[in-house]
Formats: sequence, C-alpha cells, structure tokens
Amino acid sequence: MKTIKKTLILCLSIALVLFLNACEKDDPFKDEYEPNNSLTEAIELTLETQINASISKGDHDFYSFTVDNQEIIENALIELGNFSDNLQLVCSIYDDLGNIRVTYEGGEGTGYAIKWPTTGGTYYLEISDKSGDEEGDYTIKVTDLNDNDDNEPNDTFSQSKVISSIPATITGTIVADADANNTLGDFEFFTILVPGNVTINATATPDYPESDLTLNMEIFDENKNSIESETGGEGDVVSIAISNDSQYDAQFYVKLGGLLGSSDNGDYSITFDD
Ligand SMILES: [Ca+2]
Ligand SMILES: [Ca+2]
Ligand SMILES: [Ca+2]
Ligand SMILES: [Ca+2]
Repeated sequence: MKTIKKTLILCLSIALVLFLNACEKDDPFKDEYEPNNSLTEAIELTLETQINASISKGDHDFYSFTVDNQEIIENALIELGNFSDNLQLVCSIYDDLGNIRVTYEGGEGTGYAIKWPTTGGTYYLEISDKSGDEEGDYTIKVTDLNDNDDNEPNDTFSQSKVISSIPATITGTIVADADANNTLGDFEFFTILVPGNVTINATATPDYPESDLTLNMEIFDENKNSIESETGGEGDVVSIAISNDSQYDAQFYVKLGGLLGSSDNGDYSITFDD
C-alpha cells in the first residue's frame, strides 16, 4: 500500500513537472534572448540588425549597443516596432555606468524611433510594457546614422574651423539641439581674422525649403569674451556684423547653434563677407 502511495506521488510529481515545463515552453512570449532581465544580463545588439523579441507578463528586456563616432556628435537611431496590439512599450536609456539618462514611451500598439546623440560609447536599453500586464511581440534595431557634416569636430573654441579667405560659404548640419539650455549639443565654431577697420558679416541661413530650424549665433573676441548674440525664429536667417574698430588685424570666434524643429532637419549654410 505504502509503495503504491509512493508511486502515485512520484507519478503526480512527474506529471506536474512536465505540465509546468510544457506551460513554459508554450509561452509564446518567452523569446530566445531570455534571461535578459537586468543590466548585467543585457543582450548586445549588432548595429543595423533588427531582432524579433517578446515581452511576457511582467518581463523586462535589457540590451546594449556600442557606437564609435570618433568624438563627433552623431545620432544613434533606436527603432521599436511591429508591436502586438495591446503592448505599450517603455524604453529607458542607460549610460555605461548604469545611470538612467532618459525614458520614452509610445502609444498602445504603436512603434516609435528615438534619436540618441552621442560622441560614442556603450549604452543600455531597458524595454518593458507600461502597465506590466500586457504581453506581445516587438522588434528592435539600432542604427549609427553617421549624420554629421564634414567640418566636425567643431564643438569648442579649440576645435573651431578657420575661415582662411573672404568671402566664404560653408554648409553644415546641426544634428543635436545646441543653445544655452543644450550646452552639449552640436555647436559649430568658426575662427575668422578681421583686418583693421573692417567689418565682416557672418550670416547663417537654414538651408532647405520651409525650414523649421531655429538658429542662434554668438560672436566672441580673441579672448573668448562674448561681444554679441542673436537668436532667430523658426526658419529665420541670423546675421551679425563683426566690426574690427582697431587698426590692427584681430581674431574673432563665431559660435553657431540651433534647435531642430519637427522636420528634424538641421541643414544650414553660413557666409562670411564684407
Ligand atoms: Ca523578453
Ligand atoms: Ca527579459
Ligand atoms: Ca554639425
Ligand atoms: Ca559641431
């Protein structure tokens, strides 16, 4: 009798284990990248390669990606798409020290894309459902856009591009908001030598039809003291006259920044003439 009872318990236990296993295997939202439920378990993404993943109930998916922009500010594009209907995905970006930098969320069932400006490095992404109750599929892909111009890096006084002759016109692109509130953005610095008793106009123009780029410009003397600044409206040309009132040649700096509008197009041209 005792043996029969033991056998019965054993059979039931085996059945239970098999049942639980089957349940786990049958969970259509347990993806092949599990377990990736913490920063230390993050799955490394290959740039420009989309992967298909899933959020099971209460699931958090961590990924990492690395971009090398050679100290030039460029955007990494993080695309989340192909959601199951009920899923509302939240995406947080962490730096390589594990500090959370920003959190985005999309609408229910809708994908979205994030532009992440960086001079390079490793970042982590945490993906989860906003409510924690929904489950479903999604895709994720990170692309290095290499979207800055050929004058980079020119984000500081010491990196400024020297204008060697007048008149000169230079074209470029602002790829990340740069103004007094966005001091780590994609500023464009130029150095210009102005002869004695000469005035040179620095004129920056948003460089595509119906631009919604908002430009700002600031002029500094050779000691990096601010002389004059101007901020335009959306799509406006911004121009400052740089007057050298002394009889000697003098060096000036031009610092150009901008805020991107909804078109996300930062193309501009800047002209120096007298
Ligand atoms: Ca998952
Ligand atoms: Ca996970
Ligand atoms: Ca630029
Ligand atoms: Ca720049």
